[in-house]
Amino acid sequence: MSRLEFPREFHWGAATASYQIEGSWNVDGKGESIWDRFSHTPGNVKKGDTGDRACDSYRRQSEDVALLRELGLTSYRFSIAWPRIQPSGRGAAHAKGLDHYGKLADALLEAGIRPFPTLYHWDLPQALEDDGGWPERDLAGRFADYAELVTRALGDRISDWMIFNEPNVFTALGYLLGIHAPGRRDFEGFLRAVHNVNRAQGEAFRAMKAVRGDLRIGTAFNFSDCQPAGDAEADAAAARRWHNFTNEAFLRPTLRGTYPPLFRDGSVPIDLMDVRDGDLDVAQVPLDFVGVNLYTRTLVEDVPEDDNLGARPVLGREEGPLTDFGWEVWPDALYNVLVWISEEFGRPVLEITENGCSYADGPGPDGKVHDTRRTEFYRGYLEAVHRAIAAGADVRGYHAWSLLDNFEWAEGYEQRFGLVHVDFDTCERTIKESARWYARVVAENGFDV
Ligand code: IFM
Repeated sequence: MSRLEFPREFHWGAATASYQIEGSWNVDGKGESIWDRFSHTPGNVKKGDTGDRACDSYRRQSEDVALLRELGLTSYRFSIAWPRIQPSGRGAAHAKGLDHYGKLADALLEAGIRPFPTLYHWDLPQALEDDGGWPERDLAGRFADYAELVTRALGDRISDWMIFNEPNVFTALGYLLGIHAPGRRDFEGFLRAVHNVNRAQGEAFRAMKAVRGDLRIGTAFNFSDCQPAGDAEADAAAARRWHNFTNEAFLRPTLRGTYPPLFRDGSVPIDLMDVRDGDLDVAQVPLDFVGVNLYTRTLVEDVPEDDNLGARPVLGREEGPLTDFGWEVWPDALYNVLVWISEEFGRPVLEITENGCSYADGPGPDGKVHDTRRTEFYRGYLEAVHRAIAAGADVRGYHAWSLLDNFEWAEGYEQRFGLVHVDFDTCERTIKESARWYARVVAENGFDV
């Protein structure tokens, strides 16, 4: 047996997002978000589930902070709901919204836990979607205004921030595939959304730094280890294209000011994306850290009839065990991506901002949740993080997704990612056995393998 020790001052945390846990969707002057509208529209979310109540965390803030404290966590990644701060997406900040997150930050600091907020985890004010949403250039400036308002109000207490959560996911699922809010299927709109989100990130970064130069600002990007599904060279090329699209379409413009080749012929569709002179100078910013959300690897095959990306993920050829969501448990994916970012982008500071798994285990006859598969998942992925650090990656923190079972977007409440079980009838919380294991890792800053 050997012992894996993590660096001193390593941040051990858990993550959540406003729409997935808060509920209270229309109280205290909050505006409607695209997720309110989308989930209230029949047929969009399994079983007609909505985030109207979710985990009721808006009203149970102190209960959630007590859970974090009980687990001994040192960092809490949550998100700020834009429509609580600017109900219509414009204008002065709404005091009750700011107050809610100010109180959360204060309670976390009091408990010795780092508040680690994300400004945008997908709940766009519906009024801004009505004006065109992310495909509209104007939204970049609106977003920077919002970022500035929040920083002015909370920057005295909160030092570490994320601008976006998973830009590749909310643009593709929301504007290309239409399976997430706002539910649009618009190829060109999607391409413009990609570019506008990159511009918005640059504008927001500068607006926040202008308020306080000492803030540490990153974004939680979604990554996957993209591998060819077969031996053919065409699949290997498809995997490289899928990698460019998944892992680089946001990271490379941010850190290097260029887009990777996005289409089969190696081109970047700058006309369709509406890339204008100077835009990439706006998008390029020296993030203080790169947030890494990673769950699995992706096996990719060539799609010869598609002249655009010409690649798609393949299911059914996985070798590792599958979670209840059907995602392959593949810890090397995290190792490979951490080492790749580190080598490719000059060893940036990294924070693992999400990693976790969905298993439906609930309380047994003894009242405990014996979710052994989740413990094994975390053991494997944390071992991979440790290996990546040994290989030179500068990883400063790890956040389990999620603190709580919660509203898993189009899946509703079926997929349970929590360290803590939530009974969605009563909102009662039960700490799972995997969380007890994680708490021991946190307390000891390491574990035996
Ligand atoms: O629940 C989501 C989260 O909102 C973003 N990253 C992936 C998680 C699991 O699907």
